[in-house]
Amino acid sequence: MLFRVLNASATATHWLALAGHEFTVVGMDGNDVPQHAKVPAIRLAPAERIDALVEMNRPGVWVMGETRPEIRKAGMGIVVEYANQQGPPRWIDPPETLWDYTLFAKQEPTATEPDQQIPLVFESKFRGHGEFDYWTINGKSYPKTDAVPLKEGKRYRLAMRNKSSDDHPIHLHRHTFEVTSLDGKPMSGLRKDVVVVKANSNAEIDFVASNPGSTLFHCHQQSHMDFGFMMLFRYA
Ligand SMILES: [Cu+2]
Repeated sequence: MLFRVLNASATATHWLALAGHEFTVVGMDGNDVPQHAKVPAIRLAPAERIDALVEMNRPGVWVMGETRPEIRKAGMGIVVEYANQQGPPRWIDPPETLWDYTLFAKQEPTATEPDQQIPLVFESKFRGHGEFDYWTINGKSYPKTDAVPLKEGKRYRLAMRNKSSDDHPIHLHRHTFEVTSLDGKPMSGLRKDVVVVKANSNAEIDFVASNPGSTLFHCHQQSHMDFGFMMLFRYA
């Protein structure tokens, strides 16, 4: 059975499992992944999508839902019932799962070098007690950020450094990128449009400027975006 899952929350990352079963991840953000890795649970940050196959090999009545009990009990779950099976839906905790994008990518550097590298540093600025932090990209908050010029047909590498203690689901509008390294570890073939850049970590993504027009780049965590975590790319 193929499950296509979208995290439509503006703020929360979710972990999902189907009790008694495993997921084989075959797609992310609408693109095939190069390695169809098997995982006991999937993690989805705001706006991420996953296509996962499940071999239905354990007849019963099961819960598919959030792995954290407080969230599952608050309603985030559905019942998956095999034909001719009865009884209350069962939940089984999946084994502890670490989410690692490299499982789904090729463990080798990308074949194509970028034409230009664009360094982007993410930081938060403390404003005072009881206030929200401001978020900055290269020291500036939207709308005071500088628009980065792009030339159609060129390949760009965004070299992102997250100097904050929050994870950020980074989203680039109107383009698909390739994740080319995480914390210095090269990888290739994983094509996405949202990627989580973990707290105090580095990530690199490559994209070809193939869709002229103003292009928004932002953190998909709404409260970060609302407080400055956003910038524009502009085609020259
Ligand atoms: Cu963020």
